[in-house]
Amino acid sequence: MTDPHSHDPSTARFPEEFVWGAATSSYQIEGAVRADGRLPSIWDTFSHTPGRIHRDQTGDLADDHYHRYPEDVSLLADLGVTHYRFSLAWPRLQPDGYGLLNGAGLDFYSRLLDSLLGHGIQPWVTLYHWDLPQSLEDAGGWPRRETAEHFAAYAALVHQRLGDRVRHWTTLNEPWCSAFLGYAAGVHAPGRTDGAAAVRAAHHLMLGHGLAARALREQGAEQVGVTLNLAPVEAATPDSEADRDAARRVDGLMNRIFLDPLLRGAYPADVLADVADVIGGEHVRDGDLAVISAPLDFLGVNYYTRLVVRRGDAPGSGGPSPWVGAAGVESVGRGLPETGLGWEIAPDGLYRTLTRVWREYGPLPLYVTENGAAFEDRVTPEGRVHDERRRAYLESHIAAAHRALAEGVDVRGFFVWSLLDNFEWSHGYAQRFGLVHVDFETQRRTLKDSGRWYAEITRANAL
Ligand code: IFM
Repeated sequence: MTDPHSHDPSTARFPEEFVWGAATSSYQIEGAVRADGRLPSIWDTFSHTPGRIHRDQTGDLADDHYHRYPEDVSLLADLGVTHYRFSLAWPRLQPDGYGLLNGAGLDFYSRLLDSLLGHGIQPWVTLYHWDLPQSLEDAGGWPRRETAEHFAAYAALVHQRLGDRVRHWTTLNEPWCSAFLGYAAGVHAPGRTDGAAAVRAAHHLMLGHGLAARALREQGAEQVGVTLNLAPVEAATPDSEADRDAARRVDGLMNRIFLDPLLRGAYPADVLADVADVIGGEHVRDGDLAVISAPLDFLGVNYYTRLVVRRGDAPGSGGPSPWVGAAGVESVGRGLPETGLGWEIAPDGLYRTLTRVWREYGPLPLYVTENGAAFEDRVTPEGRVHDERRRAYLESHIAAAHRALAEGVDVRGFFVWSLLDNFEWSHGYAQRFGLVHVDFETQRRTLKDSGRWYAEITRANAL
């Protein structure tokens, strides 16, 4: 890599080949959920279940990207990004989760790829961003081993048809959310609250990654990786042994439960002990960890905030939690400014995450595959969106990534979440992350000030 020279946040230059991108995911933007043979995913079912989503909103229309992708690709070109990270909807490509691919679904992604390449934008494809075909959930979902095998078969078929135009493949986005928000806390699809199922799901997601990565490599895929959502975890009171133990547990259940099998070929012993009351290790078969830990071409890191935790006064109370094996642990704030989702703004946490992964699990190429912030936005009568807080958030996080880079961490790219305001899962359309404002009544797109600013950064290749 080009030497990025010393770190000076006011003039931080990036290596010449640095990847600048924007990211989205299928269910959050595409809409057209019943078009051309697509069948429901777990998110269609979940969002249509009353009480699950803010104002019972759904992704039925979302940004109507399925029909409006040419405009969205033009917006990407305006942003000057070199890469676009998006996900393929499994239920659009393989409506039941197995069997032949759906030609109309392939045609859509084929048109999108051609349009991107025609604008000089490289596609960065994620195979799974949470929209499991409902029929696979009905058969048992991620807690069932066969789902991993179906995922690998889907990956192989998709690569056969689209692989000629895609260099970078990400198997999974944020398996922590799929497993622990979906199967333990029940706040994401499929909405189950079963700790043992969540741990099994986490393993089968990892296995699915490993099997899919192997299938992609066998077919000659150039760059294969996976994206994790990672965060440093601090004890609220560092002098408190109970809080330090809470931090160790949450770090284990969020970060190390994925990093260790992927990059060290074993689950951390303390995490296995923490979940032992909930589940033994019988779902992990001989050979699984070798499949999961095959070398990665890159690791994607999604970062939004860091976690500060304490041991709560009433272990186990407070309803379903994602922290299987850390009952009673609570998140606390430090009084920092927050984004619209109540996430404290802590850019230093990105620096700490990148340097930690590099030090403890590297060397390996890292990409920040998501970073961004939700804030309320308003379109002025002049047609502008003055989203200074989002711009400042991004600037501070890009500077944090540069700081890690300048210290020798192999950070190769940065993707803003998100290109467009979109369906923010259980928050529906109430939280806007876009560089581009979307009026959900009219589908009108408006480049925000943060987007204008980002376009300067991508073109200057410097902060
Ligand atoms: O919108 C999500 C995305 O789907 C996954 N990463 C976090 C984003 C913001 O919550």
